[in-house]
Amino acid sequence: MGMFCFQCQETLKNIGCNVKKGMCGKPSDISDYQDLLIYVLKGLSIWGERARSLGIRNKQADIFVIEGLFSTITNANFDPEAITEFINQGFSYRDQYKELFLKAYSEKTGQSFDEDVHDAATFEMDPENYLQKAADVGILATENEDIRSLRELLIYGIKGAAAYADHAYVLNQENLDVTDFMQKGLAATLDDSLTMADLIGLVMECGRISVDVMALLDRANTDAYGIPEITEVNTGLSPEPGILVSGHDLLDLEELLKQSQGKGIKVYTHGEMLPANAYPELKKYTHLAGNFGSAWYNQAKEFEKFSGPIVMTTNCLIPPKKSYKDRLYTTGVVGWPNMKHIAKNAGGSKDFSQVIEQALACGNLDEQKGDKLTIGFHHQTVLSLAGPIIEAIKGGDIKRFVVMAGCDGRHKEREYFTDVAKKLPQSAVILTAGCAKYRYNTLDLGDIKGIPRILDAGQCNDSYSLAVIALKLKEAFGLDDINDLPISYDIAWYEQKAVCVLLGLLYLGVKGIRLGPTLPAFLSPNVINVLVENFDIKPTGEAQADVDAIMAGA
Ligand code: SF4
Ligand code: SF3
Repeated sequence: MGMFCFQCQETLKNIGCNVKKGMCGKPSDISDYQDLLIYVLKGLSIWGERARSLGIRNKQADIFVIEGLFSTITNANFDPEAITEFINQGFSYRDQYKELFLKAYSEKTGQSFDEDVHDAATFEMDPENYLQKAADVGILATENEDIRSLRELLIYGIKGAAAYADHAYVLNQENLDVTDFMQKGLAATLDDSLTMADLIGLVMECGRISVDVMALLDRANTDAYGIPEITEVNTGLSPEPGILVSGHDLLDLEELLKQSQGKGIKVYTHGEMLPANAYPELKKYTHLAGNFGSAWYNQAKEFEKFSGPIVMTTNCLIPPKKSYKDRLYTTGVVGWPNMKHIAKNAGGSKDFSQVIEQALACGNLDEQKGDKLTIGFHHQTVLSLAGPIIEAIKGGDIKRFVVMAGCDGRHKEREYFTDVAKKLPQSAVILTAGCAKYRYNTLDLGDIKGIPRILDAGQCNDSYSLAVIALKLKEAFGLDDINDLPISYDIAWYEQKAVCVLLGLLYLGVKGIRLGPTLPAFLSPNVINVLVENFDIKPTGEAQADVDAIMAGA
């Protein structure tokens, strides 16, 4: 059996990538290695769960699970050496957890442990057999399509949560509930006694964890870098040497800013790094000069036009072109075969000196005129405008908020989101977060009595800000149900972080979400029915018809 992957929105024919290479460029062997890594993480989680039930934890193993999950997210790591190294380490941490548990068990009970455990928790293997084993433990190993669907929905929600937990962890914030749920959920996907109802319960629990992890990351970001401020970001290039930073990791950007200051270099953000320009503790670096480019899938043409070095701190990386490959650096869980990778040094920090040297060697960038993007609508910033917003709602100037958060992607159908933004009447305000915004954030939609018609809360994880704004409005209007607010949800999804955000919204009780441009291939018809019946989820339709329905509150 070859690869099978259906974790993202661009999966082949909206069924599954099952040929030699996924639509994202992920080769079959990487897909298989990632399946095996997930299997090893499930085995590790079985022992982790048992050990913690006896009050023991292996912190390094717990962090490893988070990083391992993050490395399998779409468009993060394409390097077979990196993924096999993750598998090797996974065996080692799995066995550490096993030993810890066995020792504690015999100390506690006076007996040795002799229950049967799942193959994932015990199998041993030489690396040359990894691919063979992967073929037996991938997604299709679960035959019942509804159970498979719920297991994968749970795993993808957990993967998204892992990405956010990792960002929070590097900024010294953790939530053990979140850490422990990841392993509980992973181990549960091997338990054949669990019914659909049990798995739906776990998926909803994942929604709670999603909200918690986004709250954790919100705290981590604002503690480290302050409350985002409404900021106008320049999208042009100055004629000095420059470095472009993409992905979601604010700490990487901060380290690079510190190391490059005073060297005659400008630093620009790209893609999901745009929101960094609004944080006081990052914008204080005057050489943080703006944002260049748009969403991840445009990187081939945008990186080609940027003549300095580029750092990918997280997904989304696409297969690099020769024209800029020697200027591209990966760091964190991102990987591409034989690409320059900046790892943490023994002290836990990263040395970006080779990037800085290359920026100076590349020389001045070609000057480019740009526009201005207005960003920084974090929930605390928006709530400082609560008075005028509430007045505008009461006076009928704002009739509806439309949450258009999520991801952007290659599919032409995503023009739908541009069309919706254009067709929404002057009395509608768009709340956005994530790279989905690049479909409409350059449109001049004007303002409503000084309140911009696009409020950009930040990265995909900052969708949390949009939920907080909704909850605060509910409070201000004395409503019992979040669904009584004049807010509609028109969400664009692409990868697993969007799954995490979606589960978070469902956990908060949001109903009637439109999801597009396609419904996830990993949702079986029965699972879709459950989501429709309980949450009134619907696929995006034709733009004008959806706008009419949204404005009518449907
Ligand atoms: Fe296909 Fe998406 Fe998986 Fe890539 S991540 S192999 S495009 S389903
Ligand atoms: Fe974008 Fe990859 Fe999801 Fe963080 S950068 S939202 S797709």
